[in-house]
Amino acid sequence: MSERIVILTGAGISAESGLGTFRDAGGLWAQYDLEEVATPEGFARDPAKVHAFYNARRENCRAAAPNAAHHAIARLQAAHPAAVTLITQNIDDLFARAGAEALHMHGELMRALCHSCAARWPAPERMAPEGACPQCGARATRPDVVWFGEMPYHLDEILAALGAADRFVAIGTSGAVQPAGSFVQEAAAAGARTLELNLEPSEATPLFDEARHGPATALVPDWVEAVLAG
Ligand code: BJW
Repeated sequence: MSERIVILTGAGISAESGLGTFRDAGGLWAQYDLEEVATPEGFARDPAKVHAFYNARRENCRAAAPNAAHHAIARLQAAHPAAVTLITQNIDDLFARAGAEALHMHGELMRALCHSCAARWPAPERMAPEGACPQCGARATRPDVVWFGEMPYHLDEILAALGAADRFVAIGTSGAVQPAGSFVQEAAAAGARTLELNLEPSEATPLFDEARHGPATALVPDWVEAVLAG
């Protein structure tokens, strides 16, 4: 029987597309205070600053292209005979542009959310505090992303997939953020074999059955070819 695969990705898979990671030297959290730009309290204090942070990232994302790792996962989803559930912590749209279907547990940079009526719609190029919701008219629009202290998306579907996984692979994530950092333990408890593909050893490495280290654009296509070769 073909194995059910669950993949978790983090910022490292998009690093070679030119999008910054968070916790590497020179990463986003070395340049910005996460309390100011990635918490609901920071947004309430200074929405213009938070919009500027995400407007700049939206611009970088539009200029970036999917890399060999995104394309390899799309190929795996299309060719593998059993389920391949892709969970991403990333808010960029590089998987969609590579043809892969992902559960965006931390939301999507290219979507906007009204925190008055919960409507969602494609984000304009530049969001601003005075932007109005197209559904209810409230000037309460924000990027549709999950900040610290907020509940990640798709958790029921994610936990069901982890509980049924034969193989769990984490790619380009430090494992520093919960609940994603604990998915390896959820999958292992369900009997899955676990593999880390990351540029370098992470604090989570000891939690995995196996770890391979190097750039995602090299490791991921090799791993996908090996899976498809059986
Ligand atoms: C490469 C590479 C290459 C580089 N190739 N690899 C105390 C204890 C435990 C938990 C908590 C606690 N206090 C608070 C919490 C909860 C909190 C949390 O985890 N805090 C920790 C910091 C301690 N979590 C939350 O608040 C979450 N919600 C929540 O818990 O709700 C309650 C709940 C209860 C019960 C069940 C479930 C939920 C929400 C977290 C929201 C995170 N939001 C962000 C911002 C989102 C929008 C945005 O992008 O701006 O999400 S923070 C940021 O970190 C972003 C990322 O998705 C996330 C993870 O980062 P990631 O992707 O792992 O990036 P890095 O930079 O850390 O790592 C990159 C890796 O790539 C590195 O290892 C590199 O080596 C590697 N790499 N180049 C391969 N070329």
